[in-house]
Amino acid sequence: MKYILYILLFSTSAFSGNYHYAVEEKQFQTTPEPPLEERNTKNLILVETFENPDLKDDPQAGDFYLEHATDHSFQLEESIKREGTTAGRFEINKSDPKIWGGHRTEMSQAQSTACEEGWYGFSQYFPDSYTSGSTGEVIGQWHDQADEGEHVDRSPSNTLLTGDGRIKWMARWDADKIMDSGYSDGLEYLDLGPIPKNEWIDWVVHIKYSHTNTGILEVWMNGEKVIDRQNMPNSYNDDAYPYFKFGVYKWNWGSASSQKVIYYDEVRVGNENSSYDEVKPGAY
Ligand SMILES: [Ca+2]
Ligand SMILES: [Ca+2]
Ligand SMILES: [Ca+2]
Repeated sequence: MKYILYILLFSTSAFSGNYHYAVEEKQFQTTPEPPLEERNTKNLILVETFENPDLKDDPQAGDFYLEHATDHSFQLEESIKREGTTAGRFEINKSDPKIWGGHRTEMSQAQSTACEEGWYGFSQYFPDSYTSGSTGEVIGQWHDQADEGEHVDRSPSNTLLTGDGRIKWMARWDADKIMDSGYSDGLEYLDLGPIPKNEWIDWVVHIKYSHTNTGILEVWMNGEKVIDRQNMPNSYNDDAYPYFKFGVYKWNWGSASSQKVIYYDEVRVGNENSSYDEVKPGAY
């Protein structure tokens, strides 16, 4: 972008002495810096950096659709952010009205944009107050799209969970075209360690969906590859592919807490031609 700006300023400087001064000042301020490498964005489907101030009054102003119950469910946050000036603050309370049988504030990818293969980057922050007991929470899900005549209440095939103070990945798969509700051929929990508090966690997820042995599931946590499932089934036998949701969803509170707050920033969804570098959180 800086190159483009320079070219514009130089071209206008030929017509005005005032612009000439602006060019010299701009050059002086940025001369020591080499031109920045730009993030490739051509394979991105959805981006949410929470920098659009319109989100404050209209949480639907961005690329994702917010499922939420009240005004406190989603807010722009200025003091805790991964990049730029603002992040998204997601909150649920035990006293909130329920949505689809549970407490949730989740931003969702449009189902029509789901692809057979996708790259997902997002940054997530748990404050000190986030306590996770035995009942657990969904903090990221790749939600399947049921076929006609199939139950819609199946567990997501790929889910990021908190529970008992830890982060876990839950993978499910099934070969049946019409699945029995709640029963999958395969179920695997992958423990990703204790929930880091008061720090941003940068996630990159790559999924090539398959209910056969052609699936790929790769997950990086803060640049370290923590899941690598190649040529294994990782989803259900459906005509349409799963769509990504992030936020927090809780179906049963237990006694560990009555409120959950999580922050998100730097959310990007790319198609099958995308890459780690294209979706990874943080400045370029
Ligand atoms: Ca931001
Ligand atoms: Ca089955
Ligand atoms: Ca199906």
